[in-house]
Amino acid sequence: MKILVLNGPNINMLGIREPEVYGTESYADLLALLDSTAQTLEIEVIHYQSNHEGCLVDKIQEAYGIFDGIVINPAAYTHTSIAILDALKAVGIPTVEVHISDVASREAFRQISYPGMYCEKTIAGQGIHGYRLAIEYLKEKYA
Ligand code: CA2
Repeated sequence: MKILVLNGPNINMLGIREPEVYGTESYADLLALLDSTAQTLEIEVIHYQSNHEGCLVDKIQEAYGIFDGIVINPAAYTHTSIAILDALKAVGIPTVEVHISDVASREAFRQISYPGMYCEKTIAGQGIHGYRLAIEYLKEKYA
């Protein structure tokens, strides 16, 4: 099984500021968690981070016919990107949305998720552990 983990803008800056919102773990810690999850579950996990909406759309399109599942944290594009929503719909790959923080308890502008309208599940407020939960869910349902 092959899972693509996509991260949007500024996720590579994790751990640098706002630890009360995003925790103290760094992007390197997240990548280590993805590696250990892949090993434990005996699946392939490929990761990609971009600050650019079109690059994320390109990666989703390229996943067509190659990946069995997508885990996506679109970061700020969560609340704006119909392009990411449309790309997910276009490829039709089972997708889980992850947010490190508990977006439901934050600002009004964070209460809408366009990509989430396609995703079959959203995991939020569990820190970077949410990525592991999302991968486990996809493996259990689709492997
Ligand atoms: O909680 C999440 O995972 C978010 O997707 C993170 C985004 C935010 O725009 C979403 O509303 C919720 C922000 C990503 C990273 O932001 C940083 C801010 C300060 C220091 C490091 C990263």
